[in-house]
Amino acid sequence: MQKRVAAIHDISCFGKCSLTVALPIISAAGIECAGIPTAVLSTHTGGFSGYTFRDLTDDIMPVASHWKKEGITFDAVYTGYLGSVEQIDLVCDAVDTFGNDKTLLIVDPVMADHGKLYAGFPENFPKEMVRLCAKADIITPNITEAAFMTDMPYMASPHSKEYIETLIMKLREFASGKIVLTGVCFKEGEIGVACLEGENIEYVFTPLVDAAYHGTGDVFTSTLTCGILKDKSLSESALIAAKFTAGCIKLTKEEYPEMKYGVNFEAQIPSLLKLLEII
Ligand code: PXL
Repeated sequence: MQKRVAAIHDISCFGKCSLTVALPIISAAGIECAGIPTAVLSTHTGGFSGYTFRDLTDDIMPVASHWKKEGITFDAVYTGYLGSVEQIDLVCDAVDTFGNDKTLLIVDPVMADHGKLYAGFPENFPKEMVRLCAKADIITPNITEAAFMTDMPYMASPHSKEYIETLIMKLREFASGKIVLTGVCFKEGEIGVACLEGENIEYVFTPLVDAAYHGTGDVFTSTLTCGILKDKSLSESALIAAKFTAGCIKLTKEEYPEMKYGVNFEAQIPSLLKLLEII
């Protein structure tokens, strides 16, 4: 039976992130990807100015209720960029409306990177995001998002093991699901992910490609979602996602230096299928 995901993110019409990344990556893996667009922007907010922002808050619950009425079920819900605090609560309600006890909730608390909140987010946003993370089966914060949600200081890399494991334990105070902390770096030239499952923390690393392309967090969590729905373990899925994301960054860096235009993940789809053992 084909698996089905509901992806709840904005559509940035240009810039390769959120739904324009989640839809093609999840579809390429043979998984159906429905979407609830939370807003439509002309571009993402990272590095562009003058972007348009059409808020779709009022459509979230009607879409969820219609799906419920139609009896449409989902193997997973994957949430990303949400445009306001109000949307956080609506997404919690939407998941309760059309989800069931078998629906896996994967929450990427997209709101910050490199020690700073993204443009337009209020200071209290990380604390509000805690409510959605608390409901999730898997969360995928980066270091900045984890620090902001736990009131820990943000530390740039290289990180100490103690800092990373304290962040994870503080996240665990409200997030009872699995935790995938991204952007972990213990030594120069390596970047990776810490995965908490039960009591166990596993690390996966890839060689660092020194470039900060936009939308790579969405590439990572979209791919992780594919791995999980293909019945891979958490750390296997994280390794596949880290390798695929690193491959996209490497290829893009060789051909195109404009970070805000996102990565050429399209050219890497064959390697995604190999990593997922589909071909
Ligand atoms: O990739 C995260 C993201 C998604 N959507 C919008 C964004 C960002 C990051 O800045 O601005 C609109």
